[in-house]
Parts: sequence; C-alpha cells; structure tokens
Amino acid sequence: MEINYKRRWEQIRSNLYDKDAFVASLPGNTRYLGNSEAPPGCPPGSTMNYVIIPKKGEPIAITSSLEEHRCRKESAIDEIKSWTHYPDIKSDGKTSIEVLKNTLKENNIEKIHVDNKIKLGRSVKSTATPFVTEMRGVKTNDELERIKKAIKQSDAGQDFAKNLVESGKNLTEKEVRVEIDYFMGRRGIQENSFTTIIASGPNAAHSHHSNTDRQLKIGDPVICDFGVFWEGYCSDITRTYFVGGEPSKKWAEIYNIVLEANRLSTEQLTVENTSHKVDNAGRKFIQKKGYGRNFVHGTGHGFGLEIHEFPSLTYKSKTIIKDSMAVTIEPGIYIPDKGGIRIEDDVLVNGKSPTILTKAEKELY
Ligand SMILES: [Mn+2]
Repeated sequence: MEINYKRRWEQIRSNLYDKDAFVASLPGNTRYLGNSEAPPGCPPGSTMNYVIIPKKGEPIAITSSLEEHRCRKESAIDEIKSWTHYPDIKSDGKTSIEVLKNTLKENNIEKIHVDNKIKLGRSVKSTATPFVTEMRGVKTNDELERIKKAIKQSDAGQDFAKNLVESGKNLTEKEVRVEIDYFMGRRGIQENSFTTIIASGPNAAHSHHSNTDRQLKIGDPVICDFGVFWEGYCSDITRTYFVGGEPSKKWAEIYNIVLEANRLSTEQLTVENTSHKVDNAGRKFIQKKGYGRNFVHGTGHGFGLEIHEFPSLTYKSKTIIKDSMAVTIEPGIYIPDKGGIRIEDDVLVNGKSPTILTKAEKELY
C-alpha cells in the first residue's frame, strides 16, 4: 500500500483555521510530509529543512542543493527549492531560512502554524502547535503495514537472540550484538532503529547499557533490546534471556513480576483511557512486590517514523489514548550490581482490546 501523502496534507489544511500555511521543520515531521519511506539520516526526507503546506496550492519543500537531485526524484512534494553558500551553484538562496522567508513572501503567507520555533522577523506571525506531532501518534493502514513488517523482522531477531544467548557462554556482549545485527541485516532490513543493546549480568542493571567485552556467564540475565526500520517505519522490542536457559529462583520470580506488569499495563491501553493509568497499572504491581524503586523509567512510548514519538506513557502523562496509537509497553526491574529484567512489546490500540504486535516468545519456559 502506497503512503497517502495527500491525505496528510489535507488533514493539516483542514486544521489551519485562520492561518495561511503550516511550516514543518522537525526532521520527523518533514519526513512524514515528504518522504516517509526513507529511514532517518537518509536523504531526502531528513534533509528537507522546511516543508510548507499552504492553505491553497501545493506543498513546497526546502533542501540544500546537495540533496536537491535526490529530493526531486524521491520526495512526494513536487515543488523543491534549494539553497547553497556556493555562488557558482544555481539555487534559490544562500541559507534555508532566506529561502523560507522569500517563499512565504512570494506566496503572500503572513500567518503560519509551526511545529517548532523559527525566527522569521516581524512580517510573519507564527504560532507553535503540536498538531502534526499528535497526528503522527495515530497510525493509518499504510503506516501499520510497514510497522508490522518491521516487527516481523525484529521478532525473528529475538528468536535468533534467544538461542544465541542461552547457548552463548563466554561470548561477549559485543559478539552477541554483531551476530544479531548480521542476522537481521541479511534479512534485508533498512537499518537498526537504534544501536542494539545487549546487557548481561550486572550490566543489565543499567537500563541503557552500551555493549562491552564482558563475557556471558551461566545464569546471567541478558537484556536484548533492539529494533529495525522497514520502509521508513521502525520496531522496538526487548526480551531478557538467561545464559544456559535456567534462571535462578530469584530471577525467575523477578521475571514473572515484570511479565505481569507488562500484561497489566497492556490491558489498560484502551481508547479514552488516560496514559498515566497505563504506567500506573504495571508500576503499582511492581511496587506492591517491593521493587518500586527498581523500575526507573516510564512504561512506554509511541514509535513509528522515529523510535521515540508521541505519546509517552509515564506516571504523569495526561494524553488520552486513541484508537490506532502504536506504543511500546516496557516495564523493567533493575537491581544494582546484580542485573535486571525488561520485557518490551509493541502494542496497537484497538478499541477495548489492545493488539500485541510483537510475537517473540516471552513466557519463562
Ligand atoms: Mn523502547
């Protein structure tokens, strides 16, 4: 299914009220409006400095002359303006902001919505709005198709990771990481959604550990947290495995507490619920079991074009859950100097019964 950019532009136009245009400058938003299929860091989507959606007329993108060629070829936007410092190269101006100012003037655009503050001087009145950021929180079918493909790849990565870690005595975290990345790379993923995290033994006590030369030991809990991009959209999944396949009684107990917290939070992911209740459901259970201060981060976040998107699911977030939001549910318990457990799923809001999209095994044997 092709990405329907026109629908996105229309939705923005219909929420402009008295404004003449919407101007996006946040990289996730310019990609969303012009070239969703490219992963971040990949031109042209991420190199568009600005995307203008006028109330009347077609969208306009502003990019550097370096990316202009690729932009013309790949972007959903036909009108591309370019900038460069080099006088010999043909362009519409020396800087992106100069081109933006001129373009707004030429099109008689005086009042705009922006997704992020831009210094435009007095001739243009700009008002910041989270409209596009929030619009991206609700996924459409063209997006879900890509998200599901990304998840399928990281699920396969987790099946592979489980076997590798359980039989991986003496492998280093770095070795485990490259094996998993290579496995998923051979399956044709665009790229990883972030640097694959392999955190073993005491290193698993740090929620965002970076991979080291530590060798896996029998009985270690090993947190494996990664995701992939597929046609511009990402996945994010965490599983915790035990080297040798047998957790100690204590770790098994903690594992099942985290698993239950994951289930309780997922259950709260229903339309019209408030997002802090999603966090609260799992957190209260973990507190009751005596590990309240070992759950050191929020329960989850939206994901899609970017790995962290609106909405965030924390103890204080007040976002009202809407149908077709795609979020992670990722409670964890971290014991300093000993290790930790995190179990993260990607979940789609679906009326009153959330759909767990990630399928990789998470029950303890
Ligand atoms: Mn995550």
